[in-house]
Amino acid sequence: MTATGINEAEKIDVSVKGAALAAANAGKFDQLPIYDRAIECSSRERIRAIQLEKLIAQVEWTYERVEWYRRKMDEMGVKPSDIRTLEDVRKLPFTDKSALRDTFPYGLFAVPLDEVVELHASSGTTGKPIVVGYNDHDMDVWSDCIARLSQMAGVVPSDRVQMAFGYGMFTGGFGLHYGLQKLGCMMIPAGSGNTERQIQMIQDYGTTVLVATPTYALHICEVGERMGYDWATSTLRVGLFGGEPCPPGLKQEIESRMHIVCTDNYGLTEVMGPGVSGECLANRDMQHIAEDHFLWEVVDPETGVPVPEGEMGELVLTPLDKQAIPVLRYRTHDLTRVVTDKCACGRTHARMQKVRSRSDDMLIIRGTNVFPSQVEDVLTSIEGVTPHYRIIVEEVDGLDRMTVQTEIKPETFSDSFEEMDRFRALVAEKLKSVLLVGVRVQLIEPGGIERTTGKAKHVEDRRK
Ligand code: DLL
Repeated sequence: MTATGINEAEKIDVSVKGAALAAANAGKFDQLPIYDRAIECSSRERIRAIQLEKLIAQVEWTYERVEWYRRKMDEMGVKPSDIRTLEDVRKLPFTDKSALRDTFPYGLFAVPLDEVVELHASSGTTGKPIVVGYNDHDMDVWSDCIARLSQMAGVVPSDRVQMAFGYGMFTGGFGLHYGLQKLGCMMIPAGSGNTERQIQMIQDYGTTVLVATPTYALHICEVGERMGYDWATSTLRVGLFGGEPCPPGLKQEIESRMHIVCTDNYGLTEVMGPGVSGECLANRDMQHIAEDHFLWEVVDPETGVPVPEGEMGELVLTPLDKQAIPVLRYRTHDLTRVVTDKCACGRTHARMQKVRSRSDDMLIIRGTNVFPSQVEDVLTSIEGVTPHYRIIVEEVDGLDRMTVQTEIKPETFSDSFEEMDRFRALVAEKLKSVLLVGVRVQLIEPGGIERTTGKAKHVEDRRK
């Protein structure tokens, strides 16, 4: 905790609930608490100087200690001493998931295993998991990044934080736990699942902050409503969500039904876990990247060539002081754009637009490119459907067929077949006008789409 942190934290008006929290503090964003003002508000020149110093050291660390990178760099004819400017990062090899899979479990580790104090993994859908390790230094950096982004989202040391991520190999649970505790919050380690008990705990312990995926938060909201719990009078005021995209429609839905401010933070196992970036209350569609710990690039996903600043592309991240398992130029596959102008909250660290799509989640349906986020946008623009949906892609008689299952709200449901069919045709028409390809629509009764306590899986591609 910096000298400025705790005292300034009291300045935020925490009595205000819900999305009004951001609005109530609107005129005074630059007075809101900032965990590490010296770093988070430093000049762009200073940020770049810190990055360069760390990049040089990180490349040396990696080259000397990880055989896989040494071989790659030798093949490319690049030595650590060739890294003299930030732009020189482009001389380095990219890393992708396969590097971590191929070296499972410890092949990319740069420290002896007895220095490693924690292990995490992301399950992935096929093959071996991705395993990452942290030494004491990495744990410190991690919790610092989390403390920062929590405070950015309006969390203060006096908050009571209910953790509804699983405390397993997934980085979400423990990662956020340590950082929030570092900030001074009271942690309530509920873990994921057992939804009715989550609501009971919110009531019993006076929880003020909920940590979850947005999809699980919505489920908690629904179950609470069914139990007759009045979210408007609940102590809960901030949602610290992440781990999956939180489209604007979902965010608004959660904010209005749960009466909280719904914030979104981003990260991935391979470069740290949560903690890479987080939303501040001044700009609700962007997230500040912890730039003193991550060097970002945005590249064309096809060619790997950097795009001009501010343009959409694939985010590539180089963690700058990761000791146990360093990675250079990690291809996240997440699509975003990054801007570097100063934010109204006073922070100078670059901001990335919230991730809605990945370069590898694009579906090709009869030759047309379709992103699940497009389907999501159409569905959330239609009154009468819930945010729960699924996309099923199959091959029928040699042709791709895409089916969108969308769950309707109870008030939309009708016994009249004609009325339901008219509504179904309307949804299909709207989808076709945006996707430019015909899709089958199935209306699912309220509650009919399976709920998850973690990340939602919206797409099932059954094609070979
Ligand atoms: O999901 C880390 C995390 C946990 C971040 C909890 C925030 C909160 P992985 O399981 O490795 O790590 O999944 C990483 O999830 O590449 C994105 O595609 C997606 N993702 C994570 N956070 C967001 C977000 C964690 N806020 C992958 N918005 C990433 C959109 C997100 N996508």
